[in-house]
Order: sequence, then structure tokens, then C-alpha cells
Amino acid sequence: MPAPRAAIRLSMGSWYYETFENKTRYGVMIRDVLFSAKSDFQKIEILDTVHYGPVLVIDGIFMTGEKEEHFYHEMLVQPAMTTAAHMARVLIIGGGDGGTAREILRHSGVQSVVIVEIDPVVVEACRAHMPTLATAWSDPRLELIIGDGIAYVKRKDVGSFDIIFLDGCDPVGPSEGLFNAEFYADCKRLLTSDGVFALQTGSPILQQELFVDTMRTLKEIFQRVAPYFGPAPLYASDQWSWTLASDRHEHLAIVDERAKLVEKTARYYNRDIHRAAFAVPNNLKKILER
Ligand code: SPD
Repeated sequence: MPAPRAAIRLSMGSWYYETFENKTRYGVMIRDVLFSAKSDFQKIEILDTVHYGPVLVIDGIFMTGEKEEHFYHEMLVQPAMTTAAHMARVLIIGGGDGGTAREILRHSGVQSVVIVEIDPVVVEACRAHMPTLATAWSDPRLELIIGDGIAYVKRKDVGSFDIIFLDGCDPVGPSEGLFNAEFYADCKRLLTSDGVFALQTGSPILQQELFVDTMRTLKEIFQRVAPYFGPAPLYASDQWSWTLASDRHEHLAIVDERAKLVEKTARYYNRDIHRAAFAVPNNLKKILER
């Protein structure tokens, strides 16, 4: 559980700190508070910060910032999109800020994207205050369902999607049930036989136990589990991980035409980054081989 946060009055010139699992602290200088509300699920704030511009904070944890979100969203999405056998039907669980949908909808091969977000306040606040993430909402291929992703994956038909993205928070509060075998097995059931599941798998430094447990759980369900790594400046320890899980997908078989299209506008992703990101550091290799 994250440490309880003392109530602080935020204003121009205040420092705002994320205390991460009572282990580390990272702070940003604030210019303004653009939005602050308590929804049925969580506390949602959008802070205008000096370095990162508008930053979405949920229950005191940094989620995404306009001037750094490309690292996370490009890396969650593009390794799967540039290598998947098929991409017509895509599902996003979470992702109410819109960044993941924006990255997916760069690809003309996508026919439909369903986004299942539990909290409408996240969607409304980000649409109003983080416009660079909100460009996908007017795309007719995108359908927003406000609801519980865990319940959604239980009731959908087998083989409904080519790719599923899990774009959740840390495994506390409403996101807790998104980090377990039952949920992963439901996602696998929804995928076509050559489909791919892409998810954020936390900090390999500060959440090493969570990372290793997630790899082991995914391996019980999927034949192929390929973690990869990259920067996420607002997240604890900066180094972040994502994972592609599947039965048949080739995570390094990049389709050049798709990658070239992404490279025209991407701020971080390119084919060299893609290949390098799947290199597993020695300390993790040893733990994962045990
Ligand atoms: N420690 C924060 C992890 C949050 C990961 N998801 C962010 C959602 C961005 N779309």
C-alpha cells in the first residue's frame, strides 16, 4: 500500500512529490492546478508543471505528463503494432487519458478500437486539460465503454481481438485485479490464436518482485513472454518495463512499412530502439532463469 499522503495546498511555485511505495520520492515544480476532483474510484489531479507541462496524477501517483508521455505510450503500443500478425480489432483496458488509443490509431490497418475505462472523470479531465493526448477521441474507429475491464474481459467472446493493451495504474485500488492469472487468462481467451497481449509491467528496479511475479504468472498462461525496457521519466526509478505475451507472436519480426510510418512522427520509438529494448539486463536474466 502507498504511504498515506498528508493534505497539502498546491499553488504556483509548490513542489509536488510522489512518494512511491514508501521507498523513494520524486518531485515536480508546479505552475498551476488545472483540475482536482475525487471520483467514485480515486483522486484525480492535473497539475501544470514547469518541466513536463500538464501532468495527470491519480491517488498521488504520476500517470502521464504531456512532455514525457511519448516514452510510455509509444513503447507500450508500437512494439506490438509493428509486429502483430493482425491488427484489425484492438482492445484497450484502462488508458482513459487517450495516449494509448492515439498511438494505436496511427495505423490504417486498425478497423476498431474498444477502450474500457472504469473512471469517466479521467477521460473528461484529460480531454479538457491534456489536448495532445486527446487526438484519438474524434476517430470513428474508437469506441469508449465506461465500465470495469475485469468484468468486460469475462463476458466477451473467444477470439474477439487481435491485440489487447493493458494500460492500468500500479497494482493498488481499482487496478489491483488487473495483475493476476485470472485476468491474464481472460485476456488470452479473447485473443485470436496468433494475437498478442501488451501490458505495462512496472519498474524492474523498484518493483522487481512484482515484475518477476508477473513474468512467472504470464508464463503459466502464454507460451511466449517477452519483457522489454525503456525510460519513463515521471515514474519511480525512470526505468520502466512492458511485456508482450502470446502463443505465437514474433516480437522482433518488425514489419518495416508499419515502423517507417510510425518513425515519421514518433518522438522515441524507432526500429533500433525496438530491437534494443528487448535486451534483458543480467540481474533480471538470472532471476528469471531460476
Ligand atoms: N507508476 C505509474 C504507472 C502508471 C502506468 N500507467 C499510466 C497510464 C498512462 N496512459
